[in-house]
Amino acid sequence: MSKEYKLHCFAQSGNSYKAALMLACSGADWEPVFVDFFHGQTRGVDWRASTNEMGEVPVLEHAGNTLTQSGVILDYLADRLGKFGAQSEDEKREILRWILFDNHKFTSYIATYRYFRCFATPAPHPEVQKYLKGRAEAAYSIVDAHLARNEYMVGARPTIADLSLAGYAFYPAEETSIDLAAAYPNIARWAQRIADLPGWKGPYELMPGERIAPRNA
Ligand SMILES: N[C@@H](CCC(=O)N[C@@H](CS)C(=O)NCC(=O)O)C(=O)O
Repeated sequence: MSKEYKLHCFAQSGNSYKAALMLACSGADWEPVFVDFFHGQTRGVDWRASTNEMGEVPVLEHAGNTLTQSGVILDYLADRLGKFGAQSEDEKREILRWILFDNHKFTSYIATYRYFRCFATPAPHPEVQKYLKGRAEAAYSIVDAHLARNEYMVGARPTIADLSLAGYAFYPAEETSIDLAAAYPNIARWAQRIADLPGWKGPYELMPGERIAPRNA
């Protein structure tokens, strides 16, 4: 029987993992729909017309709605599932603040750096990689400092802000080249708290697609 939520995704997509983690940790009735990113599916005219004009995953289908952008999906799911949401107007803004920071600085640089390092052909220019890694490290330092003072990103319990920032936290260091425990111990401890949530699974367990060994590491 068809599941209530369908998440278009693939295993290497940390942005999709944010939504998959939310669904898994909320005990939702969901299934992944494999998107063959590495063979160009998201660049296809038909896929863009039928599924997401932005050419990106994640895409969530639910009750006749099609949603894109992980932050929007997380916000929608928090409302629908009654989990990991804000408990006040102030918290709602604070969650949005961190999700925007995540999308602009925290996820975007590490995701692009990792993509070039692991999956791109031809291999990227070393100066480009150096720039992206530096930007990623700057964002990681900001989050690490925040987590030195707080157990979670907003308030005293996990919210969708944490699930958003956790998008790339569980990919192996051979892909990200970041050893969280050594370089960002507060992020590492926070990631462990997220991994301890009921229903937690890693990205390669939750989403479909073949593993690809890092190509340009
Ligand atoms: N801000 C978007 C980013 C989504 C995104 O960049 N997804 C990647 C996979 S992780 C993608 O589909 N990229 C396709 C492309 O850039 O062509 C979100 O949070 O959903």
